[in-house]
Amino acid sequence: MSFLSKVRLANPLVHNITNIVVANFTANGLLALGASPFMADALEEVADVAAMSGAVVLNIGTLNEAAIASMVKAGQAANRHGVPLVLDPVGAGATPYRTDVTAKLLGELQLTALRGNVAEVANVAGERWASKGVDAGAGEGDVIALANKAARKLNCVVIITGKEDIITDGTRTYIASNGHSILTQVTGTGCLLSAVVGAFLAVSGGNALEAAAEALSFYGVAAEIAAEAAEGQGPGSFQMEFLNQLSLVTPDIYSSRSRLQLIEQ
Ligand code: ATP
Ligand code: TZP
Ligand code: MG
Ligand code: MG
Repeated sequence: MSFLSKVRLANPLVHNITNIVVANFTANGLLALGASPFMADALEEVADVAAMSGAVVLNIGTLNEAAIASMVKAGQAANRHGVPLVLDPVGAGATPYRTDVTAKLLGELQLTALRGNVAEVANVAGERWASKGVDAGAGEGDVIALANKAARKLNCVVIITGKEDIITDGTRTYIASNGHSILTQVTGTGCLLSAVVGAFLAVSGGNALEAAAEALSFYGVAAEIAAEAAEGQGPGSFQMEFLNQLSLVTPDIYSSRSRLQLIEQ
């Protein structure tokens, strides 16, 4: 059975501590997919919420000290209870504060998956890559080698997104090439993707790399179909249609359109 089918059968609870820009879009995207979003960031309850969830997704998009303390507590509870843990290090490398917070979280928590743009993952891997705020800038380098380096360093699945997405555990690497450039015109499509990865990890049965790879490919297929349906219209129509497709893409539609490749290394 596909991981997509498992998500829709299990309707996993996904605990998000995320930024103020994308919270609503993330919750709606998870609902459309067939998961159950729970946004909770109060220090008093995050350990309880993490422990009862199928996955925990941390996102540093709009940081403050209270959120950081809650992320550490939620992440530690996830680690204690064997709950998959995802980090989206939004803007790591863009300011020293974001870089430091990312390093602190990585020092205290064992991730199941890290998902970021190339600049963010380069920062985590100890390499340099241009960034512009929360967006990756133009840069040069071997993106697959970068992903591998980060995965080995963190001992988790690392996902670098862009025109093509790289998903690796440091040993085996997938390239997911579905998607559409209009995704870059809607804020939060990266953040929602990190939450969708969480939903797939919740049903991975310990097979995190394959579940994450399918999540990336599924997301790209939904975007492609949404872009076709909203062709000639703007990003607002695309955003709405994308939410529709997250719920309408079936496992059959997914497998007929998916371009997911396990590469030789
Ligand atoms: P950034 O802030 O740099 O945009 P992000 O956190 O929004 O980063 P993205 O890399 O934009 O994350 O990834 C979000 C989604 O958009 C992924 O599904 C990715 O495949 C897709 N995507 C990003 N850029 C392109 C592109 N140029 N063409 C097609 N799909 C893209
Ligand atoms: N500013 C701080 S967080 C955020 C913005 C615009 C959202 C970033 O979302 P994404 O998914 O990385 O585009
Ligand atoms: Mg983007
Ligand atoms: Mg992002």
